[in-house]
Amino acid sequence: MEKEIYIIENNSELGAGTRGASLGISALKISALNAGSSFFKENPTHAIETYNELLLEKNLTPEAIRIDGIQKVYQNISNQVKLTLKENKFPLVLASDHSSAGGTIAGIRGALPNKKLGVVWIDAHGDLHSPYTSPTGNVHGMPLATALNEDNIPNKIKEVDEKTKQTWENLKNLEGITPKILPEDLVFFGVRDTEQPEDKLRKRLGIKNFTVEECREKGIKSSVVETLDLLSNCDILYISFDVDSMDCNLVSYGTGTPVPNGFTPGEAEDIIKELLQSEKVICFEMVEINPTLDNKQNKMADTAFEILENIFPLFKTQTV
Ligand SMILES: [Mn+2]
Repeated sequence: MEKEIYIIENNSELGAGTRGASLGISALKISALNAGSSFFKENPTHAIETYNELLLEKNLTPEAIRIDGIQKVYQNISNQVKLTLKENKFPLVLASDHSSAGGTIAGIRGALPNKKLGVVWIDAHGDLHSPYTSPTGNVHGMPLATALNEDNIPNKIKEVDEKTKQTWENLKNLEGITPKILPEDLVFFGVRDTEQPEDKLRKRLGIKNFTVEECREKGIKSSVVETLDLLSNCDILYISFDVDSMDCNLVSYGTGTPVPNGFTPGEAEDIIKELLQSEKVICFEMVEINPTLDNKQNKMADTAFEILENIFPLFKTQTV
């Protein structure tokens, strides 16, 4: 029997450092229309409640900007992912900024607390910062630290106020499961733009990163085979796809933090397709399209939609 897919739309851009990611899913829908596709008619999206109006207010937590609103988004996305999995559907999350993934991981663990979760993170960035190490305070750089329950205090660069500290603890403890993933159950693809505290943490935790070069040398297929072998102890897998994993010079600058020397769209698609050969994949997320930053009209969304359309049939074959 085919798996039913439930598309969750998260338009929160509170975690991003630049404005406009909340238009990312709208841009994706425009790409579908322009391609003459009825994808979103056949597959309607279900938006969670967001709080982007907070951007009009003064930010009071510089070490983790808008963390109060982000806490509510984490809860909403977690609740929806949890519900979707409990109904035995496949949650496909289309999100604006990558902080969404922290809520997604919480929801997966909340729905399936006895299953060991592996995460494949396809991204130019490590997203391993905490309020204690982030130079910007942008929470879209922190979702994996919330999942790993990792403050990275040895590499702390700043003090954090009481309110931020408390809310950060709440993020890490969401669903009452801490940590939600173990470092050995996390694999990076394409991470190439990190800060020193993240590098030191990644080294300490021994998180494997398949660089763009390594993937080209070994081939995508064998890199993914190696990944699935590394994650063979996991019962279930989640794929988090940040569009900035792709080369910004090749695709476009239509994403919050564009980085050159990334994957081609074809390579990114192949990585995801090969990962979906494993029946353990129970959730997929795509993030960080920002059409207001696009230097080639709507190219980033067009590219992301093409990938989405090509990988979509594979979600239906997942059986776990
Ligand atoms: Mn990211």
